[in-house]
Amino acid sequence: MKKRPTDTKARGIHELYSDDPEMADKQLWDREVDPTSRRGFLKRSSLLAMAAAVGGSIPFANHMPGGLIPAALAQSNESFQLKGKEGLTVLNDRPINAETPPHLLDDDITPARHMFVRNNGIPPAIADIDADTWQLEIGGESCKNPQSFSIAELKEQFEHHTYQLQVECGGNGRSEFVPSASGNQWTTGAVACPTFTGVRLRDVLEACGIADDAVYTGNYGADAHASGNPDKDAISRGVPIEKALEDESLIAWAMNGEDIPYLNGYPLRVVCGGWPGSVSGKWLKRIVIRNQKHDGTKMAAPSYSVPQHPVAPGSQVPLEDFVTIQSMPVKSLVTFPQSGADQALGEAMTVRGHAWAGDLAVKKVQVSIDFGATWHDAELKNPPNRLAWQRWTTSVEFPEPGYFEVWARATDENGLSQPMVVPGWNPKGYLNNACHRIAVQVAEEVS
Ligand SMILES: Nc1nc2c(c(=O)[nH]1)N[C@H]1C(S)=C(S)[C@@H](COP(=O)(O)O)O[C@H]1N2
Ligand SMILES: [Mo]
Repeated sequence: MKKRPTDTKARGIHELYSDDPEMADKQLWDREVDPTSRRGFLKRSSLLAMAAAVGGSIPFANHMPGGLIPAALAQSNESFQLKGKEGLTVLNDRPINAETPPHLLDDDITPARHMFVRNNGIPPAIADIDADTWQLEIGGESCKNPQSFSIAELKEQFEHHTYQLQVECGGNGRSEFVPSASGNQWTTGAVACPTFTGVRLRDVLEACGIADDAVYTGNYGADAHASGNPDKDAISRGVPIEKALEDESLIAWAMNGEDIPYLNGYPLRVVCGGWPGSVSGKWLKRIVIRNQKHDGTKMAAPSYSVPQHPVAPGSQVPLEDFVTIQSMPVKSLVTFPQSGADQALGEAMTVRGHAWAGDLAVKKVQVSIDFGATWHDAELKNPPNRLAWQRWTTSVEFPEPGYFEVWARATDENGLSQPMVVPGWNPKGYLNNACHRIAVQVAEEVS
């Protein structure tokens, strides 16, 4: 067994999860805290907990098959709970993928517990991660002086930078495509905007010598391919060298001033904001500087690629007609109130959310309460730094009682707006930036 980390922060991570690598499941799922979750019932449930959850004693409990989820709970929307990620909706548990309901993204800076999780493979066991001995290698055919750094060396040798960066999965919104696209059925919650602290990718790559023929980077992480095949990577993506050399491209060891959460890539990850999240490699072990477009796992079409010309929904698209997604399109979310809100007639309702536009800034956010017939401008803040999302706020009043929807639409600095309906069908279901909307019930009086 590997040496236990000694610094307090790292110990925090190891305490949150089990130290016993054989209990991989226990490391991730929050059963102790919430034995009444559906996951809890599947795995182990105490009679008392079950009785409490269904709201009464269970006279025939001794006939209940082990692991049965009581029907009273089986149909509930309650999601399986991931440790440190309470409230997220788990879409898949092998590999783990979990998204954040819009109202839990209301904070200006996304708290760690509300950052979505998108795993392509099997993360390294927590017990095997030692931030003190973790090494990051820099190499590749266009690297002049390949080197290896411990996290302490990165911290000592390079200037530290903190940026708030939006990370959105390329497949966020996939669930709305018709015909449906295979893959995680993300609704709106595969996006987050925490702060990241680390060193500039540029500073580290330059220290290792970027050859004149360098065109791309590639990231390798410590996670394993879902098949368990040690010769395969779960994912290995990268960015054109120009994106890697931007001020905001980081090799980060902290998120919101703390260790990066285990599921978000502890102890080290790349963050390139504004691009599909897949370029922001987690559990980062190695970066290569390439003299050609990186050819790692999930770099080639159709992964993270869309047809270069619009195609009819359901079309077969030849691989050579795909292009790799770069900057993500303009988008916004309504994060307050939660959809389904009750509102008293005659009272103004505060509505707010965030807007972002890949590499660009957002210029305008508009809101409609009449299904898009009329729009008014929301107040829009500047981002705290480039590649952070922008807070928008407004106040709406409803003319009469009844069912209303609040729609929000953002426009980027080039004048491109979000579409009202799901845009550009593509085989893998990427880049759905359709407007988000919430339901509001307006009544004379709200109890
Ligand atoms: N090593 C590694 N890095 C990874 C992934 C992964 O599975 N393994 N998933 C990528 C994808 S597809 C996305 S959208 C982001 C999600 O980051 P998060 O899980 O921290 O939210 O991480 C990216 N980096
Ligand atoms: Mo992703």
